[in-house]
Amino acid sequence: MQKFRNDFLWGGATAANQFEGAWNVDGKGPSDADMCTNGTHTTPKKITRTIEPGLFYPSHEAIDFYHHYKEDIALFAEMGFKTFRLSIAWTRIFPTGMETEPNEAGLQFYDNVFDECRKYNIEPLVTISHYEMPFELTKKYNGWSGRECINFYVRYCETIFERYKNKVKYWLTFNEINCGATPFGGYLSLGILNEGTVDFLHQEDIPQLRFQGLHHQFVASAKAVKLAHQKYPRFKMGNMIAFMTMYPFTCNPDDILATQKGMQMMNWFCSDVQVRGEYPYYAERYFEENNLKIKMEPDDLEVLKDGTVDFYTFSYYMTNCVSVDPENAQTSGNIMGGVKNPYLKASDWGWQIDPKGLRYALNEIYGRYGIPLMVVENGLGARDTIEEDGSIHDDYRINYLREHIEQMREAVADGVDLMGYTPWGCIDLVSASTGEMAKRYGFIYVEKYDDGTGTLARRKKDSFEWYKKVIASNGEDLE
Ligand code: BGP
Repeated sequence: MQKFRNDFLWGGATAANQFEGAWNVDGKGPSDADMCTNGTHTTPKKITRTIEPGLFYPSHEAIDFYHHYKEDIALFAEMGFKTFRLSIAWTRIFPTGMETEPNEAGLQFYDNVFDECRKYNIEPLVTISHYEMPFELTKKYNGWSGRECINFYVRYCETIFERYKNKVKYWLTFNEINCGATPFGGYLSLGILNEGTVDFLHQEDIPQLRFQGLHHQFVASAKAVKLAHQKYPRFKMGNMIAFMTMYPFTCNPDDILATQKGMQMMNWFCSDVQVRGEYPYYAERYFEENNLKIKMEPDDLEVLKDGTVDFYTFSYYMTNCVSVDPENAQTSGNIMGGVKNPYLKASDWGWQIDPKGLRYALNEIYGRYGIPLMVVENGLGARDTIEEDGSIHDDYRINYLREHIEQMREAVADGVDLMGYTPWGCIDLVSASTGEMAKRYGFIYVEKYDDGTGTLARRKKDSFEWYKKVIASNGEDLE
């Protein structure tokens, strides 16, 4: 039976705006994420158009990786990481997005980070844009709804590709690009801030702008991939999808059809474009029925054809059910909620835990595309308690990860070509959906709290030693 490859990329995942801090240091400009206040599971984050005194902005300091990167990468190395997923903050390189010359101090920071990774033979996996763009582009062009952003993004890619060509091999063009297909993704993923939007969960949504914005991201992504393939043959270019498996709640054919539709537009639409190089057949009817008219330049479709990705990556946290009956109990989830599944338990934040759904997803995705896959986010957001002796017993997290790794192993035995696994928030960081610190994912605890206080000291949780064993045994020892 097939086991994990010998060169399987075990590691962990992060994103600049959720862990770097130093939001205005060394020439960095404000990003969309920097304009978001804290929130909780029940109180939504707010988006402000200027930085308002008296409000708390969790990204501004976050866990200050900017000044702790040596210590943190040493801890990742101690666990045996083969790869480390991080994103580059666009605003460190181009503070407003529109400069013609990059900010040298920003470029230097990532040189330092990549050199530190190299020291331990850790292969960086870089997300080019992870839920932030220069806030100036939001102000001037309403984010990705403006076609101008394509050229700004391409210039940013040209700069970082050339600078890091010998240090980075694996690139992901946009984090969870399909988030833009939901109202929640308007600001988060596309930087669109419509008149009247105040909070993060209830944005003024204009679907036409979102789908136009997505088209611009598709073109930008394809241009980046094309550039990489032409100029840097060593590079491997990937996409990144928030994969949210949907199950029909019943065998009522209406539930089945609603599930199929949901899967198409939520999970397959963006990757069909990025992997197959064209808009899928079902998009036309969806656009028509929703009165969406995508404006394209004459060679856009050709660009999409020429810029297909080399590998497919995704985040996987939970699954939901789909039902046509509005009376069914609802549940929350990553980006999107759905109908509660009576066979599953949920995290404290209401995300339903479903390890077998990961095996199912891996088979579905691989069956559709047949290119190498990587799980670049997965994990349990939970509250941790520090014992008197300083230890943190996070067996709930170990159980979650163990069960998911077991199912990845099953999928590999099924024949799926899986390249690697980078659990989310390998070090505690700010939650994307709520802005909290209390929702922790890490193997490494960071003393930083929801009110912004804390020493920023790092400590190992029980899961730290556990994951180290998992990596050392290439996924064989999960006890
Ligand atoms: C994904 C994002 C991450 C991350 C993760 C966990 O959607 O790509 O940035 O934060 O979900 O979500 P949360 O932080 O809301 O718990």
